[in-house]
Amino acid sequence: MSRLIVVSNRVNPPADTGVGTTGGLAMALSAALREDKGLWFGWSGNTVEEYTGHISMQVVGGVTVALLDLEAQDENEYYNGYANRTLWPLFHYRTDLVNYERSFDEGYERVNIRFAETLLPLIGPDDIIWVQDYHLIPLGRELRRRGVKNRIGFFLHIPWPARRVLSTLPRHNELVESLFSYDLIGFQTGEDTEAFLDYAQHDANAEVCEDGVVKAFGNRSRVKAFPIGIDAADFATTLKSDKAEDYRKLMVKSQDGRKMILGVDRLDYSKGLEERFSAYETLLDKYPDLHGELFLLQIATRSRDSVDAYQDLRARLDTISGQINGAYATVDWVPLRYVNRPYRRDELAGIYRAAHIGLVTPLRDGMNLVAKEFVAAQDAANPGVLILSEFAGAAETMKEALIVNPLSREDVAEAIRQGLNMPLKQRKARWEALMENVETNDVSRWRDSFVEMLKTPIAELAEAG
Ligand code: ADQ
Repeated sequence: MSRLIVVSNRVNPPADTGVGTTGGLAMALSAALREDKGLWFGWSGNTVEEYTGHISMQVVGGVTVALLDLEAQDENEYYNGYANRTLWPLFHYRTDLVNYERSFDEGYERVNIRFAETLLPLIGPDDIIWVQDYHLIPLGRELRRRGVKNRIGFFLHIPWPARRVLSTLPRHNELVESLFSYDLIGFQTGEDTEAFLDYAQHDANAEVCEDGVVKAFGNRSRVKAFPIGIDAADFATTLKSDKAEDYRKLMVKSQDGRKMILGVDRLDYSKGLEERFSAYETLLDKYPDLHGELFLLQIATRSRDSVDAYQDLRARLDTISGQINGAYATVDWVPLRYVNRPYRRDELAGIYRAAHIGLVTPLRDGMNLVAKEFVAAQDAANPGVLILSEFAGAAETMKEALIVNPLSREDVAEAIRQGLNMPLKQRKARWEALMENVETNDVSRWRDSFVEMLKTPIAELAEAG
């Protein structure tokens, strides 16, 4: 029987104990794996003295997971190194933050080989394999080298960079060549797909055929955008929970009649938090009549603390937030509430619902699920306004948001003012269109369309066409 095997760096199905902090992606993949009696394979997050290849099998939330431990050197070179110091900044256009060392490259390759060798005995003849994200780009190639003939797909959750940006990476051609071991390569947006095809045609002599079939490096792969969404039905249930309602009430009480602008992000330089704070400062500077009438709640949970760029960012944000409050706060008003602790999904749902403006201004983002969660949480009778960066993948489809350039503090400040003054009729019209999109293009659709296409051989596609 054919099973779905999902492979990702970390494995995090929701526990049996109900609502946790797990995101929509984990929920959707878990649902697929439960239905198909599939398997989720990845790193346990633990390190051991010496790598043994031992797999620990567990059932979590009805999903079978297979976990492998890595060595500390693997964590440093593969995870903190090549994945988070090289590929993450590069793919988010931060070439200034890219740190490339040959040892990172070697660690990345070594761990991908470890994943392939450990996964190999678990693969049945009819299984289909779905590899997730930038940590595991060469995994398909390593499986093929070991004789795996199964259908293997890959989905990139982060942006695919423009050709000239990618070409700053040593051995970029080899990285792209390894992608052509997959039957299906999925991106978040049409723009990412085009950027990939641009590279493939110009730097890899690829031939782009009908139906997104691309021939390069002696292989044929199908390349397509699959925009990810949230689990809208599950989010609606979460929103109705007592906890969500408690948090909504808590926020309304603490607003004390003031308008709340909300940002929710991992503390990451791609999310544009410094620029967002500057834009807010511009708003306060330009419009003194708003003082005491609004506040910005920025929830930014600490992330990748062992990488220097994240420590530096945290220090700068501490300084800027202190400066804004120092300059504008009064004895009875704090303009910026800056919070670093994480919140549960049900708590977050209540906080979103109480917000008047959702401020989502990444400098680059594969999709951005926070924008979709904010929309899903709004009250249909009195919805808040979404302000969205043109550089988030979500902007490709969420056109009814107020779209801004996050690098322009004036643009963002004016969008906030426009959002604060937007008449109810316009807010409703924009929100209804956005909500329809969030509900239709949800995570189940993302998963089903990817898996369906992965199951269909390229020859059949050509015949159907
Ligand atoms: P992320 O960069 O993590 O994901 P995003 O999609 O916005 O970005 O958020 C992921 C989830 O984390 C959301 O469900 C959100 O609720 C939760 N979250 C964020 N900040 C939180 C906080 N402070 N407290 C609690 N929960 C928080 C990567 C890519 C994205 C892409 C996703 C999915 O970078 O572009 O949308 O994968 O493909």
